[in-house]
Amino acid sequence: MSDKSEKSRGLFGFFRRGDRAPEVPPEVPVEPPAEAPAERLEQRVEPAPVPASPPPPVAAVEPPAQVPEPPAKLGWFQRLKAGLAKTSARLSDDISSIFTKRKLDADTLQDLEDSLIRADLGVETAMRITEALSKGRFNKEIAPDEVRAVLAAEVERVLTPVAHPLVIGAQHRPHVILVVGVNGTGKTTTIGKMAKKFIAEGRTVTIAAGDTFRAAAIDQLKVWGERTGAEVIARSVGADSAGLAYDALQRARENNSDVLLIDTAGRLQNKQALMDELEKVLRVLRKLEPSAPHNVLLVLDATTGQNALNQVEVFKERAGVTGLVMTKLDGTARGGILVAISAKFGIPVHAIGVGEGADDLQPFDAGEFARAIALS
Ligand SMILES: Nc1nc2c(ncn2[C@@H]2O[C@H](COP(=O)(O)OP(=O)(O)OP(=O)(O)O)[C@@H](O)[C@H]2O)c(=O)[nH]1
Ligand SMILES: [Mg+2]
Repeated sequence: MSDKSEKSRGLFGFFRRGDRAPEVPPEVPVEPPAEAPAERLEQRVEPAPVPASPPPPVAAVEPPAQVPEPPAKLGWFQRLKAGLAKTSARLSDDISSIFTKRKLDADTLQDLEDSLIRADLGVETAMRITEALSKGRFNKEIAPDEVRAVLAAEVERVLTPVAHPLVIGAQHRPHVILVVGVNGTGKTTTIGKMAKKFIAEGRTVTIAAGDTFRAAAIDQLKVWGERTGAEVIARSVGADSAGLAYDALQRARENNSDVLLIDTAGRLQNKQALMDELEKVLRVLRKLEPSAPHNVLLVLDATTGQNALNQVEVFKERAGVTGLVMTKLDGTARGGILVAISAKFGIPVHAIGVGEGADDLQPFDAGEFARAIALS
């Protein structure tokens, strides 16, 4: 069972410069959990007017809530396994109760398929697993552990083609990464975590605080900027986010950044006006740099389950999503959704998050994920 340390992984699997890594700053406190999306959306339709006076002094900014640290720093695989424990325990219990002292026949296969579908793995993958299992074993007794091993192998087979590190090529400077997704999925936190990792690898980073709907979102990124040393380009609440993205790209060129990370406001995929606004950000960026953005990252919250499939579909269509990051795999029973998404869309999965701390975002590894979900 692998348990790779954080340092041995580099950022998303490239440009490892652990020897040059600066002191790790303390974990960044982040804002309290998101409110109900619908309510927040209402607030955003009518953003507060832009204040005519200069922004309030830093001291007036309400400090974000403290985030509790996990009790002990476990290795990455242990944290992934602990995070996926609810998903894997349910599957494992089902497998034990279906297959203990029972033959592998049409009934037990149907029960297994139902369990896999309940675990959000998707119908296609569930069928694939039961097919693989029945080969050569039909009407024979099978040990639950053998079922788990087949499950792990099939899940890995689905995930391997999508497990791609996020590669920052040398040909684009800055390399522009636009981060999109519905409300509260973890976009801003993911940007902070990525900024920290890029900087630890020796890159220069600029962050565009493109969620101009809420002061808290801007402050949240300023905190990450202070902790990581990334320059944060922000405007007042209510400013045009496409204009901000344009300015930030110009600034990232001036300050010679390797990477520009652009945050965006959370938007429900079925709200036309908000999706139009995202297209405007893309158009405006391309006026300045036709090849930008070089990555459009869709951040998905694992706890949303099946709705994530629709999010991928719409954001892929409207924003040209090039890769996925799945957060909140800690503590969810719905971790199997990543398998369903991968089987359906085949979009690269760059990284996964299992907590709020900077080290809780790691490159996605198909084998690790499959073992964490299937073997307990
Ligand atoms: N448990 C857990 N919480 C996370 C993870 N990633 C982010 N969060 C938390 O999720 C909440 C929302 O995160 P944000 O980064 O503000 O999400 P966002 O997508 O920027 O939200 P909006 O800008 O409001 O759309 C915060 O409380 C984060 O600390 C994760 O991997 N695990
Ligand atoms: Mg945000």
